[in-house]
Amino acid sequence: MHLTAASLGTLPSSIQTPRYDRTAHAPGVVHLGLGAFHRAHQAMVFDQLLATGDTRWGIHGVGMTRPDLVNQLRAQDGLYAVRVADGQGVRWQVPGALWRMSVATTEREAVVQAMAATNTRWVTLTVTEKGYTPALAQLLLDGLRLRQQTGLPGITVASCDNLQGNGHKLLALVKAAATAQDTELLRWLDVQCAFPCSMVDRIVPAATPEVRAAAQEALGMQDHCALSTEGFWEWVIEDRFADPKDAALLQSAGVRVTNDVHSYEEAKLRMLNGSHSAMALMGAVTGRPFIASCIGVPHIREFVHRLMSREVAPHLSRSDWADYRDALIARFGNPYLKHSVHQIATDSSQKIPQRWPPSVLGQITQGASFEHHALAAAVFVRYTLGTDELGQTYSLSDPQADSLMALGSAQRSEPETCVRALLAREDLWGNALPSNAAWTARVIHWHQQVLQRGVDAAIQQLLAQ
Ligand code: CS2
Repeated sequence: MHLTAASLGTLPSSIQTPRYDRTAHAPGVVHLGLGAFHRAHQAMVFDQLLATGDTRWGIHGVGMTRPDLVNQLRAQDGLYAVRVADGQGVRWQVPGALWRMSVATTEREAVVQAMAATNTRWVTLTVTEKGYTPALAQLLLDGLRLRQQTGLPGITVASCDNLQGNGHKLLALVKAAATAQDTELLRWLDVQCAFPCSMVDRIVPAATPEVRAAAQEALGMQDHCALSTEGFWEWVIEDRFADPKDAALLQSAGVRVTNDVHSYEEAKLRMLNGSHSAMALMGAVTGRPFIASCIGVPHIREFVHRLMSREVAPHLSRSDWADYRDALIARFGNPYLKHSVHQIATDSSQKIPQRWPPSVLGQITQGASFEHHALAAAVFVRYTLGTDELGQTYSLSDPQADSLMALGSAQRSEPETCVRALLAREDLWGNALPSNAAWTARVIHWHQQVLQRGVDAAIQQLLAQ
């Protein structure tokens, strides 16, 4: 037996399940990007709203790249179990908000129709950093154009990816895809639609066989789509909605609605995601498989603590950063999460620009040290070799994998040339850092240490300074 609408009633009573009707209404939300994050974050917020009797939060989920996942979810009627586990306890929940599913590549027309459906009020996106392409903009624009031509009201289009000012970026991308004939549509977009910025946070590793086995044990049936996450979640969204009444509704479900998303975004991207990328690359190069295995090493923990306190925090507008830092370190250590370092190192070329350079530039402006970021950057260069310190090979999963590996390949024989070539890339470091001689010199220094003595010894040397 496996998890479906029909078998839902036979689950153990300890498992929280949807008690509302999942078939009587059309979805009100079209979500692009059906990865683990959305299913264990926003889908659970919308599940809470549905549980109050508000039937407008069912989701039409769109898989951008993975028809296999959509097929599995369809076979389970959009149902899947989530293990919520940390020091506070362990519980399982089956959220019920995912009502319909499509695949963007093969069912594009269904997605356009869904965006232009009468009941649709929101489009949300978690398509990852590299997903912000002209093709995405065209898909959105086609859906919005059909809506406008049909005379339907505007909607809220909320980017929920780890990009600073994500709502502004999405709106600019969509507008850039418009043609000269779209003047009326652009006016309608500005007046009737809303593109709020938002910061979303919950650590949700990609599903693993181990979690599926735990689900089978807890559910007493198979669940091919089971996920594991932590208790903590946060969604901070700009108070900018097509329907202003949504603000109070979201707040009632625990979402923070504010006009100051910026300070939350920058703190999250630089503290959480910035440390994540540093640890992921260190773990990949030293052969430590999970974030919890990295933060469990005293010198890596100390490195992360100092990176956040000394180089990130001074440039944040969030004043409670010390509590935030301590909470993050505790979250990184969650033993249930098994968050793979190679998963987080995926797409590093798209992630680093938001996560590291703003802090380095802040330190440079203040004449302060950026040693921790320089070491992290050196480990990134070392990572492009595709072999860890134990001699195990791994592949880089990154749209820039080929060019990164080509630039980094000769680093053992010509270390300085390779570091310079990788640091020269403005797509990674922005336009100020590549010409900063002090930054380049320190990354070259740490890279030498990493090659000669290994990542752990280099970290220890830095901590002793
Ligand atoms: C991670 C994020 O994979 C990554 O790049 O840093 O997915 C991180 O787990 C989430 O942003 C946490 O909210």
